[in-house]
This record gives sequence, structure tokens and C-alpha cells, in this order.
Amino acid sequence: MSKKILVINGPNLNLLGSREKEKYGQSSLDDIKNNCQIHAKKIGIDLDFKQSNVEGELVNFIQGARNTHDGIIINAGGYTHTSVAILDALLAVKKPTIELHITNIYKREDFRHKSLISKAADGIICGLGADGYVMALDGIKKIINNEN
Ligand code: CA2
Repeated sequence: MSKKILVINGPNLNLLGSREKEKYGQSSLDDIKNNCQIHAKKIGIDLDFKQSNVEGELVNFIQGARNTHDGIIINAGGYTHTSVAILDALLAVKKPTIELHITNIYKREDFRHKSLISKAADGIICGLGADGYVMALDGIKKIINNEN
């Protein structure tokens, strides 16, 4: 049976492609979702793709993946740098996890240099733009199949 991956997007990522294009690129979140779905089909994985601006909803998405998904790709947006609750949820569900950022957070303001959720991540992709999402699918497939 094919592996099922949950892609979770945090606050303000619903604005992608409409503002701050010089920072976050031209692609909308729907464009990214479509690209992910095309790539997922190509590599034989099932995909769910979600976004919320609400911290507790992100926690619910993670908890909801416990019995339904084989891995998590998460761009927690600004909550990356603040959310113990998201870290705790990821640690609790213990799924293969990739942390993802469109921008290189280490090239930006100091407060973005610390990620609270990295402790729960098997791998991190950052600074590769929207392409990072598709790369994360390849990465999580390898982690799940122990090919990394
Ligand atoms: O680089 C990333 O993917 C981030 O997770 C994006 C977050 C930021 O707080 C993190 O430090 C790094 C912000 C997402 C905001 O997205 C927008 C998109 C378009 C217009 C405005 C905001």
C-alpha cells in the first residue's frame, strides 16, 4: 500500500503569491499543492495538504495524523520560532518528519535563527523556495523506506 504523507502549513502561508513575492516567490499555496500532488503521484505516495492560521488547529492536524499518516512535512510559519505546543505534538505522534521553510531562516532576522520544532524533525529543508516542498516529498519517502 502506498505511504500517506501529511503536508502542514502554518500562519500566513495562505498569502503566498499575493504579497512579498520578492521574499516568498510567485507561487500560491494552491500552486504548491498542485505541484506536490503531481509529484506525489509520480513517486507513488498519497498526499494530504493543509493550512491553518491557528496554532491549536496545527496541533490538531498533527495529532490527527497519528493513526492515518506515515509521515509529516511541516512549514509551521512564524510558529516555528515560538511554539512549544507544536513541538510537543510532533514529539507525541513520533512520525517521520521534515521541517520545511521557503526562505533561508538563517539568513534572516536573529529571531528566526531558532526553530523550536527542529528537535522533532528528521530533516530540514530551507531556502530553496517552493521547490523545497517537492524535495521534501522525495526526502520523506526515503526516510520512511529507510533509504536515506
Ligand atoms: O520561510 C518560511 O517558509 C517561513 O516558515 C515563512 C514564515 C516565517 O515566519 C518563517 O520565519 C519562515 C512566514 C510565512 C508568511 O508567508 C507570507 C507569504 C506571503 C505574504 C506574506 C507572508
